[in-house]
Amino acid sequence: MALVEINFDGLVGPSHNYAGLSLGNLASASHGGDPAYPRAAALQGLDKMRHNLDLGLAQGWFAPLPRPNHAFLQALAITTAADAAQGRLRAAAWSASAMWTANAATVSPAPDTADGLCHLTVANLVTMPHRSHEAPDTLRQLRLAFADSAHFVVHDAIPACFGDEGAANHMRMAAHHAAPGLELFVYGRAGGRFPARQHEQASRAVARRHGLGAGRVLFIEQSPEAIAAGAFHNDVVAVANERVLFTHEQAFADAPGAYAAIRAALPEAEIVVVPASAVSLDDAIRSYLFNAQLLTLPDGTMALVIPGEAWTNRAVRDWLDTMLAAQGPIGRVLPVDVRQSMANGGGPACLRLRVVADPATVDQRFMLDHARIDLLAGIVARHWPEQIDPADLGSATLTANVLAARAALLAAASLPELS
Ligand code: SUG
Repeated sequence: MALVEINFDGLVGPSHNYAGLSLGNLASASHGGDPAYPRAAALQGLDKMRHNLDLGLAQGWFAPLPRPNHAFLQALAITTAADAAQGRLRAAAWSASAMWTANAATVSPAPDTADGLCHLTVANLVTMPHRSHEAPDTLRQLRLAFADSAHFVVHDAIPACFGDEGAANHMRMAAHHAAPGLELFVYGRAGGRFPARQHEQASRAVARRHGLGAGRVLFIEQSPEAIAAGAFHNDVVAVANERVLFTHEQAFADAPGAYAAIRAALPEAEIVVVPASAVSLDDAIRSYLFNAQLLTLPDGTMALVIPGEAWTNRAVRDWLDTMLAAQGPIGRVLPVDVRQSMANGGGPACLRLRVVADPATVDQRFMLDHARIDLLAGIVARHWPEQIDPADLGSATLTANVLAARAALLAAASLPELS
């Protein structure tokens, strides 16, 4: 069995819009009210998937969830009356936020777990109302994609008393993907300027469920200053791949303690720290330098797939040029254009869920090759709305268009179970 890392990207849904719903996510707040371009957004995401495939990597995808979520609207008794408070709730039912599949689940690959199976726990996402209704439909999709019980266990969400945002606050380090790993769970402490979305008790419960041994797991507190500066998830300030951790100096509450614990548990760990003197926390968060895909290419080189916004930030670019010249563990930097997602606070890393598994054990409808990406792109080009303004949400025409678009996608992708 060949265990490899598969990146499952969320296809941006046809209801993609900017409603400014995520407190503590500075991009979401600053773009609230802007027109959004769902078709361009989804095509940008598909180009990123194609880019990874061209690098010789295994690539999967997840379908957008059903939106608007009528059950959610009904449960909150949202009527058609145009009142401002209801407008925010209506927008919550329309959110295409499931595109950020780093928040779909936490994944512990088979080499790390007591029973030798790959465990996934769907994230409850309870902190933000617009994301709190994703879990049931995400669970349905994960149970389909990873239905092979000889290889996978898909767990229901952690109880709502403890917020869990999935892999965005979880990093895995290992000598190589198929080797037993060290799983780093990063949680926030409540009481700051913005919500701490990942609760320590949720992380600990996920680790227990997944059967991670004591030497295979660390719980690390995110620095309150990072959350206050807009790092609403740890993956805005740190990313890991195999033996490398790439992190901002101010990512963790006790950075020296975290580095020492990582080195003690995984002696081959290499920690690349970007100092605040080179890239400030504000520049890191504005540019999303760390919301990158750190990938091992087939020739063994490590590549950092960054958003274009990081490449054009002066301080970040200078630091990256210095890093490349020094020939450290990260050998290539590859910018991609995911601007539509970025404007809602979702960079290249937010858009994907990493699963280390044998691709043959995954439901093949969720795996991609060029022909399948072209098929999805054709559906998007034909059916996704070109533009959505927040005032359009709730209109009968847009509702019909968005429902028809998803139906066309599920038919083309042969996924009737998700309709
Ligand atoms: O949860 N934005 C998402 C971005 C998620 C990014 N994911 C990771 N960091 N892994 C969020 O804040 C914006 C929606 C709006 O404002 O309309 C939003 O949900």
